[in-house]
Amino acid sequence: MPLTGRQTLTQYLIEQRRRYPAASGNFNALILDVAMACKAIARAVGQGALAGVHGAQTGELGGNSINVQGETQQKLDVLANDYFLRINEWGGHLAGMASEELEAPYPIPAAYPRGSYLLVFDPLDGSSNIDVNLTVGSIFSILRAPSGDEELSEADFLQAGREQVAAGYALYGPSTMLVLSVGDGVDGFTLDKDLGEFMLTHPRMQVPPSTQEFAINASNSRFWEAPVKRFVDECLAGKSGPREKDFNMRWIASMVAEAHRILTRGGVFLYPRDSKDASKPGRLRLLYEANPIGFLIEQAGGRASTGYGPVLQEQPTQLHQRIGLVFGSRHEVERIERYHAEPQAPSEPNPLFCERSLFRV
Ligand code: AFP
Repeated sequence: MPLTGRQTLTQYLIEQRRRYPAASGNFNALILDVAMACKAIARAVGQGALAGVHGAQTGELGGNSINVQGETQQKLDVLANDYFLRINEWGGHLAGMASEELEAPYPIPAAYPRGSYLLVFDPLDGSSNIDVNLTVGSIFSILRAPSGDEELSEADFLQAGREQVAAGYALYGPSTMLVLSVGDGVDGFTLDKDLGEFMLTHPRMQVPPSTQEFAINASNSRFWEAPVKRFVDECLAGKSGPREKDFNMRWIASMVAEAHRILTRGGVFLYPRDSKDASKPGRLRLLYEANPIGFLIEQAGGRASTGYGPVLQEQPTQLHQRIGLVFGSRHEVERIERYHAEPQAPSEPNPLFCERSLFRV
């Protein structure tokens, strides 16, 4: 047993690697670099206004800086993205990176050796929580890079979620945590700030199969599809409705924090496909939000879906592609998929155009 009474992330990775005697150690070194980036971000988040990292980033022309998603970038979005790039580019483990904050993939600079993995990340998820001092996080996904010397292209990143080698997130809340899956369950580590080490505190995390808690941004309800409306209405009807039990609701506006709650005590999260903006079939991004969280949830025995089928089976077509996402306790996600699969009742006829109406056609 280690001296501290708990395993460090490094010790954990060494033990994992012993299962693959031929492994080079590059993968472990990559995870430790990602963990280092998360520690640097945790420090900046923890210092808050003292570090001068609150507020919107100023763009080159003086106004607010806007990212590829058309969203205002916060100073901390830019700093976190920079930490990810700088700390992960030099080690020789990566062939390239892609980030929510960058329009195109980031190839490894020629000064550094090229490795065999790709790193895809959302450096700071839940940006609207920064200035109000609420929980935010980082999400990452690790894929295999194509072998060969050809120049890296966007197509190399367009791999279905089931191809992920590892995925995880860091949570910057009352304590800093790193939650990780290398394809063999999900383990959670808490940062010991004095030692500067992530310590294994939440081994073998499991999503309970049933729940009475759901998370959805109800202000979008007029844009939801019928199966989602039905699911939420039934939850709201509580004991006297068809579900015959009361439900509780939570909304943190940081998916990584919702995922952590669900990995800890169960629940179901929905950011479904909706009709709010015809150019966006959902709010969340497939490659660096839905896929890594989906991988973790499935590794912990939960389910992650588009509402229509497993999200990890989706073949991406664009780096910044958006998608509807539902994940969490298996029984609820399966129920939502069932509602999507059932034939929809025809919508109510518009009374203005009925028999005996003013505008009969
Ligand atoms: P950012 O990627 O801009 O930080 O947004 C966070 C997020 O994509 C996700 O983490 C939340 O679930 C969702 O947005 C919250 O969005 P709204 O509450 O604004 O609908």
